Amino acid sequence: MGSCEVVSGRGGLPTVKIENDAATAEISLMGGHLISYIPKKDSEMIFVSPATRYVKGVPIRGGAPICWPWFGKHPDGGDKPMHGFARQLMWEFGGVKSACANCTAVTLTLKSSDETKAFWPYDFELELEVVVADKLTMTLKTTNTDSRAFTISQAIHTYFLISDISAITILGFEDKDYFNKVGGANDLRHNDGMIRINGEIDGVYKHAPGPFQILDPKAGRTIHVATAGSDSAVCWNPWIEKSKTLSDYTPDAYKTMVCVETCNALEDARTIQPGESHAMTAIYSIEK
Ligand code: TA6
Repeated sequence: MGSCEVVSGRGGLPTVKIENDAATAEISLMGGHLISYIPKKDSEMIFVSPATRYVKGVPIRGGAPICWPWFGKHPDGGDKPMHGFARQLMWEFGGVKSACANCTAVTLTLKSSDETKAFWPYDFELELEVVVADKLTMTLKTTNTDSRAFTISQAIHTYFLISDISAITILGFEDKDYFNKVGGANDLRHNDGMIRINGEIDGVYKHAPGPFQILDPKAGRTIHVATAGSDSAVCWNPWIEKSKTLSDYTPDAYKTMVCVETCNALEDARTIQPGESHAMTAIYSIEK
């Protein structure tokens, strides 16, 4: 039947540790932040910076950051946290939703409070469902419990562990327009073919629901990304110079990570009416 327990994990943070016949996973309650997924038939799929500190209030560098209720800088500018506040607050463990020998489904929740209203004035319930099996399925569900409609932008900002950034190929972004953020360009460009990375890449791709593939021949595997409830995606690697500006990162980290992020970003932001919900899902699997 496997196991699921909340333990004192990395940095002493409360962490949901899951093991079953198909895989193991770790999810920190700080930020509702998945930090490990290891399928029994393969090896770690998730990158976490060796320099990340695992302290309350500081977003973990790596894993699958939950960027919510805004992606990127706060729409109004100011000093509100980059990528929203969900990834720096403590979430509640919602329990085991279902479990069998090779599959465990858990939920974590973040509800509006005085703490959240210091950042964002609305009442909400945010639920992350994580299904750990031979695939990893992450569903982020926003429920508007306010009397006013609100608009969110969001991302499951997953850092994938790869063998060598110069040796991978990323599919699924062909023939897409994208908002290019490299060097602050913030211009609209078009991507024609498959993505090979030989410098900083930071694009928000439009009408990009996936599926995506990260082909990693040196690791002898392909990571598949499928989505639901999303029509935009980010491909990001900071390369050498941007790496120097990142917190809790190391100079060589860019060589073994790439982010393929499932988003509702830019024009794909979602307005949720009172009493309504919106769910965004990312499904990860490894093909040998
Ligand atoms: O999704 C890519 C991105 O927006 C980059 O521009 C970079 O800022 C990255 O997210 C990491 O952001 P963070 O706030 O975690 O340092």
